[in-house]
Amino acid sequence: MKCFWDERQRAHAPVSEFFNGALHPAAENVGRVDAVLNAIGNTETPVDRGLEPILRVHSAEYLELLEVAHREWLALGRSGEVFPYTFPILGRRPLALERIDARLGQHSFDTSTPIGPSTWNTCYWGAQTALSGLFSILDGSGAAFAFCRPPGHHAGADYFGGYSYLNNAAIAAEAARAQGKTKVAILDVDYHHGNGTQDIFNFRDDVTYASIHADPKTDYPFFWGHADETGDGNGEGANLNIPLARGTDWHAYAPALTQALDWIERQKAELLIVSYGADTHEADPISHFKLKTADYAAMARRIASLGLPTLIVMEGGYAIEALGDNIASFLGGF
Ligand code: SP5
Ligand code: ZN
Repeated sequence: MKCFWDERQRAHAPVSEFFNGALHPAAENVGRVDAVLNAIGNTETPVDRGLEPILRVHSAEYLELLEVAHREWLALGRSGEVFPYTFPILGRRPLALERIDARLGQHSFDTSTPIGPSTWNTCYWGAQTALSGLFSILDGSGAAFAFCRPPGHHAGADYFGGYSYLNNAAIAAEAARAQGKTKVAILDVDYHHGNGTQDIFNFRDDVTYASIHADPKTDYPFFWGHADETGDGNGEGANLNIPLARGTDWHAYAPALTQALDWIERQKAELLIVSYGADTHEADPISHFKLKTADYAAMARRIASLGLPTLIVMEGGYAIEALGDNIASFLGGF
């Protein structure tokens, strides 16, 4: 399978994240990179398609914040990584706020997603990696793997969170639409619900979203991912959430996958984008499913049986010792 990766995606190197009242070492760390690269072998470097395809998903104001936040932070005499600390619970409205902390709060939803000096550049090349994977699918390769880092599925049109800043799967989906594909399906099998992807396409039926994830009653991102979120307006019925309990193993996961794939088949999509997270693995340090390495091959074979051109985009997966094997197992199933 063709795999895409850009070395400039190593530069984003978050040190810590804040949860449960304490700073912890960042789960989404650079150590993930070699684990994945060792498993996938040869990679192609993406072409630079510029900002235009990114601006189809994200607002200009938001991209500017990602680009300047760390510089402004240092200019205020602060050190280390940029963290937001206050969020607009009343709902966001387009206030022209000045202080960096206020602007960060307007465009983020957690304290686990620090911005460092290289975050913007890394994310930019992550998006280009997803786009090059997509174009290889459009050119006729049946399946391609975009090793995007950091992940993307928690990022909305104008907010970051969940280690995600640019929504790589959404950027690829919009590019597919711009290239004339009328219907695109996204299947999200990361442990966490992809709230950003759901939000971006919530009111639309041309990009449909199905996700299997840990029940948000107990697991991040809590406020999205419930089964009654089925899309709104034109998007009513174009969103499928299948929350599963902590402790889910392949025996309990497989029927949910069947349900999601049957649903996708009924959408009559021309192209599939898979948001793949290996954080459903039993060894994952921040997650609570019980999938085994061999289960990913079975998962992939079922997804491949849809017979759709498929772009696989990397999301989470933090059990570094198992990460390479898990990805090899998944990609080997296609
Ligand atoms: C892309 C992705 O997988 N993002 C996940 C972000 C999850 N952040 C949640 C942080 C809280 C984790 N709680 C861990 C408890 C460990 N005992
Ligand atoms: Zn995840």
